[in-house]
Amino acid sequence: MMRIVFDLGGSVIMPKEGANAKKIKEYADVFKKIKDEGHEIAIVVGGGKTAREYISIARELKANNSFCDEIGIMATRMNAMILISALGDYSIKKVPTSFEEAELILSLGKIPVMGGTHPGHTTDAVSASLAEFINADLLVIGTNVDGVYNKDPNKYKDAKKFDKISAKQLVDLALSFSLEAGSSSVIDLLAAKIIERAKLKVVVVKGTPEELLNVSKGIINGTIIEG
Ligand code: U5P
Repeated sequence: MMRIVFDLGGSVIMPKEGANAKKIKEYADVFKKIKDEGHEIAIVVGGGKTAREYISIARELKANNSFCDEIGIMATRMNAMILISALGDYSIKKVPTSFEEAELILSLGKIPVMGGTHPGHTTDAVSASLAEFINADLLVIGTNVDGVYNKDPNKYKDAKKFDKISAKQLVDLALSFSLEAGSSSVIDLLAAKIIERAKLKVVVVKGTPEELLNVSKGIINGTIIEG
């Protein structure tokens, strides 16, 4: 039995094509299955397309980064509510806004599904903090690529994937990305720092339902981050 935190990137749950009930149900079914196998799980979801769209409009209207972050947080919470809808009795109809609340839901035997918390970071940092807070055995980061690369594989053909990477290397990598509202990097700097200090066991995989299920069975087609 493991206590696992899943960090579902927004682009995974809310892709460019928009939300899709069938896809969300596939994710919910996988999470139910993992829970039925005896694992304790908590989920953090990102903002995806909704966050990016709303943030870009607000930014055009001269909103500052902090306010744009608040808009992003709202979008992550809406995505959490969609997943909660699909989880039914496996979760409760409340998006936790703090780690204490998430832990409480977990202790009721339910799956907490949360989004963002405060401006200045992304849901990657939320998932790392939650994993630290609840002493998770594993943090699973599901993104739109199949692991951690030395540069963005969607932009650079010669990007190289790491099978294993140290938390320190991850921090150095995260330093090279910007932290603007709505920006998408491999992982945000704060998340990398928390992974380092908490010595979390982390895997980064492509965030498909199949790969998430694979991880719960110990099959990892991605990058392992070691503390
Ligand atoms: N965001 C925050 N704080 C959080 C989570 C998210 O400010 O705790 C904002 C950021 O602007 C982020 C956006 O880029 O919401 C969407 O979240 P994410 O999908 O990038 O994690």
